[in-house]
Amino acid sequence: MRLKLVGKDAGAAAGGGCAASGCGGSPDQLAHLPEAIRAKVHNHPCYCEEAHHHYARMHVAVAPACNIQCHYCNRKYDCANESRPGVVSELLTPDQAVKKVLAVAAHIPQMTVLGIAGPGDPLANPERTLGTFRQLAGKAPDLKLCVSTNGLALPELVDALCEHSIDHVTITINCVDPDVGVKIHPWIFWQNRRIKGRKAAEILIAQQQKGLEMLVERGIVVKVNSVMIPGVNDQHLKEVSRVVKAKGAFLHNVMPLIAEVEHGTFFGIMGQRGPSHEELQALQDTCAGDMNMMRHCRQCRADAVGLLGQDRGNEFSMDQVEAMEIDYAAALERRRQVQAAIEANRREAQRRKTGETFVPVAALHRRPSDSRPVLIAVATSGGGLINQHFGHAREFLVYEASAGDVRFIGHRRVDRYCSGGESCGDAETALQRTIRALAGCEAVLCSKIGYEPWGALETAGIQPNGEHAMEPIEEAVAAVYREMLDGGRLDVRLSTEERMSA
Ligand code: CLF
Ligand code: SF4
Repeated sequence: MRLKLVGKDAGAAAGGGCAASGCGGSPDQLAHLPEAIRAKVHNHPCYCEEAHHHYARMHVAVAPACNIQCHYCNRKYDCANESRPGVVSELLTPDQAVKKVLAVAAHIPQMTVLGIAGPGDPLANPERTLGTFRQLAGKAPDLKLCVSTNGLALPELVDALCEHSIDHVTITINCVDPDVGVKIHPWIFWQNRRIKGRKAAEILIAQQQKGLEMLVERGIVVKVNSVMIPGVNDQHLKEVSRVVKAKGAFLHNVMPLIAEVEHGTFFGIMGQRGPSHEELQALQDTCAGDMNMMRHCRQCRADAVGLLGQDRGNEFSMDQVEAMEIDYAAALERRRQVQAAIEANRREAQRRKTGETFVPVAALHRRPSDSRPVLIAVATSGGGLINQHFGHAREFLVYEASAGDVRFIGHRRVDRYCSGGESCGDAETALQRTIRALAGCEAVLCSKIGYEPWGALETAGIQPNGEHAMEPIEEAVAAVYREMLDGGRLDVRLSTEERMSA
């Protein structure tokens, strides 16, 4: 989301990123949307960036089969430290899935969305997927139901999705050009036979586009996911964004390719690299001219549970779930109360952002062109606050602050995919890895931090800051930006040496 800073420079906010006309962002950014759409997205942690600080999702892994092959997928691989789409620890039957959902909803009252995202393609397993949704529509009517698909089987199942109260559908669309598609999807299974090559890509693309159009016609909110694969579709994704926006998709989520040789995927084995943080952000910014972009995706496992970025799946194995006594009527009442409190907090935060008391740049007496933007990392465990110890953070959210604007641009995992084997326990310490992950950031905000990381961060040119504990993230980022600006550290009129000594 973007925070519009109040002050004399506010009208000169830097461009790029999510347009003020909406990125599935904060309540004010949703204001232009029809009420029916706002109601669908305002508490969905994927479709509304601001909501992801407050609300959780869960996935149930009921869909083992897939009807296509992607060069970045290998569903056999699982690891406790692994987190990427297609990976699960436990495959569930629909009945087990329903039990698990009721248990999680009772224990995590801010869990608002139940998604089915794999480990294969949910619509290649229609009985299991729709059977799960059917039961849940009756037993947990307060949950939003969400599904993610490669789109091959979508047109034939759109009406069934409508009948099962699914109001959010994600389609993974990596291309709209078969010549690009053939480099990503080597085959599809279509009308009882395997089809390879360009013909396969043509059919897949046609089905995806038809499915998108049919969903939009029926008022279903559609998100498009695309995997950014440098040298394969990175130059092409702007066109994908343009096409899906024109057809009515609500949000575009460009995700980085995850490809490691130990995952056993074609791209991993072939040494295909993923994009850097900078490449990903640049593409997201380029697409943002055409489309509302999602930047807070965590590329969840197909059995993920909890806030995005905080997987609590190990608290809800089927053994644990079977031992739980769930009174869902009582849970419903608690969920209602907790979610009402969250909404009250969100309204208060919104009031503060737009109110007279929050004037982050009013005293700058500078033009935006006098200063440069800066990346600031924050440690948070949710609630939209700076509320996590530096050493406990498994990820940092990264904001770009400028004289007119604070905007969320992404996250950095600090325990990113365990590469296992010989590289486990290598010489690089967790602290060194964290500092490397924070490359490009000039400050990190957290609730507390020890002496050792403090010194190491300073040496690396990243200023640690524990002075904004329990403050709202955007306000704290704006305040730190203002301090840096007032200290002359961001003044483009000074030489580098002068800024360093400021
Ligand atoms: Fe799940 Fe996907 Fe629904 Fe969200 S995830 S099915 S839309 S409830 Fe979200 Fe996870 Fe990213 Fe997906 S962070 S991988 S976008
Ligand atoms: Fe894997 Fe999903 Fe691609 Fe199927 S559609 S091969 S499950 S990434």
